[in-house]
This record gives sequence, C-alpha cells and structure tokens, in this order.
Amino acid sequence: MTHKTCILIGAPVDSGKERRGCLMGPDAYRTAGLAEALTDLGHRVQDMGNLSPAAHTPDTGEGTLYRPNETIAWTHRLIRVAEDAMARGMPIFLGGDHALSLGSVAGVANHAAARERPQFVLWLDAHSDFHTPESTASGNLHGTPLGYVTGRAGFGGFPAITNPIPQENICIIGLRSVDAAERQALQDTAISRHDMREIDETGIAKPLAAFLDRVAAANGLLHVSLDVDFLDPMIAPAVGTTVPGGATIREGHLAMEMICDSGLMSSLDLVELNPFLDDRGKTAQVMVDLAASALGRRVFDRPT
Ligand code: Z70
Ligand code: MN
Ligand code: MN
Ligand code: MN
Repeated sequence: MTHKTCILIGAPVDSGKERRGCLMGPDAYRTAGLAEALTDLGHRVQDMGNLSPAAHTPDTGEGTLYRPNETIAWTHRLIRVAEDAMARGMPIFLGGDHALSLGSVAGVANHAAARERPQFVLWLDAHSDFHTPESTASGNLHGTPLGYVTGRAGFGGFPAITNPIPQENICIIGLRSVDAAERQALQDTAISRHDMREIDETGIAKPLAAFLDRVAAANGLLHVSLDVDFLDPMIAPAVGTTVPGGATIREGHLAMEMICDSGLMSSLDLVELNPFLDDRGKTAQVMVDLAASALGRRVFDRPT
C-alpha cells in the first residue's frame, strides 16, 4: 500500500456515558505501541498529543442528558481538528468514548464536501448509536453520533451539521444491541445494517465487500469508526458495555485487511477502550493490531 501520514489525535472524551475510564484510552494505545507499529509499516506518524474540549459551562447534573455541555465542547474542538488533519494526512482518533465521533465524523464530512468528494462511514459496533438527545433512554450521548451526523433533529445546542452524511453512505456491521427507538428509526432509513446473525450466516467479507465496492464506485472518502465492543468481550474485555456474541479476532482482522486492500480509508476512530477494565493490556493490544492490519500489516502479500 502507499505510505500515509498518520496523524494520531488523542481524544480522551469520557463524557459520553457514566462509567469512567475511556480518558485513559489514548495513552493505552501509545503504550501498546501504535506509533511504532505504523512506523514499522513505513508510514509517517505524527502524534498531536491529547486534545481537551473547548471552553464550556460546567454541567450541572440537571436534565436527562449526561454531561451535554462537555460533550458539545468536545464536538466543537474535534470538528475543527478533524477538518485540519484531513488536509494533512490520515487522522486516527484515539478515544475516548464514542461521543468523540460526533466531532470526528462531522469534521471529516466538512472536509469531503469542500473537496467535492462523497463521504462514507463504516460503523463497526455492537450498537447502532442512532439515538437523538430526545430518543435516548440512558441519556448517554455516546449512543447518538450516527443520529447527529445524518442530520436527525433534536441536537439543539450542538454545532449545526452543515454536511450530513447521506444514509445510503453508511454501513453498520456487528449489531447485536439495538434499542427499540433506534430500531424503529433505522427501519425507515437507507443505512446498511448487518447484525451478528448475518455475519454468522454469510461471513463478514460479503457485506463489507459490497459496501467497499460502493465507496470505490463513487470515488468516496471512507471514515472507519471501530468501537471496541464490535469485538467479542472474550478477546476485548476493556469496554463499559460488554455484549456477548461479537466479532472474532479473525473477523476483525479480515475486515481491516479488506479495508486496507481497498485503499479507501481516509480516517479512523478507535473508540470505547476503557483501560481501567482491561486484562494486562490485551484489549489495547488487539485494537493496535487491528489498526496495523488496516494500514498494511500482513503475514504474506496476496498474489495479484
Ligand atoms: C444504548 C444507549 C452504547 C456504546 C453503549 C447503548 C449505547 N443504545 N454505545 N456502548 N458504545 O445507551 O443509548
Ligand atoms: Mn459505539
Ligand atoms: Mn458499542
Ligand atoms: Mn450506554
């Protein structure tokens, strides 16, 4: 593959849900050797260190949402940083919980629109994260990023979405925990969604290849958002909400290898790692290894 400038962006967002610990994610990825792995593959790596949210009024604890002001402030900061990083290379957002994707995806979409390229999003997750602040029952905003970036109503107080991601440009793989309100809302959309039963029956390659073909045919940019809980908790226990029956280590690597071979990935989120819950760093290591597969690590090159 062609060598990239990988821009590591520490985004220790921990306001998207109540259980704390994702703020340690960026340093766990560094400790697990992310920069070294990418350098070994021939990429240039720039580590921007850790961001902090824009200035904001402290959250009061009133209302149904958990820490909305802090999450909105992160969204402002991340949109700007994402737009800027896209002009210089391939941003890799080191989370942080999935609320960081409110900003990372909105920011890369603005960049794509400025370049007149369609933006596509691959969401690898047990959850659909398609809530709005009005539909969420938990009040946890890490369950809302796909609702936000597609331009759903109900995000008052958040930065306005100037370039919504078209529903048909989104593919979710790994689903096994979808709330009733999300299921109902998703039913009426053109978002491609593949649950674990489908992966069991057809394998992961088939739906992923079909999506990557669509991205390529449209000359699109591809943002990949990898939630730790896409993986089975046996191999990736360091996550607040473990959902049994997730992707295997090989399903994870095959997805990353196919993404790499497509040459389409232009930005990446690594989210929901909670190092406080990890078992001797194994989840951080799996996530670093998956990122390395997405950026060219192979046992053997494929015959062409
Ligand atoms: C649920 C909610 C969620 C991640 C949990 C769960 C959302 N749908 N997302 N863990 N990554 O609270 O909205
Ligand atoms: Mn998620
Ligand atoms: Mn999830
Ligand atoms: Mn939650």
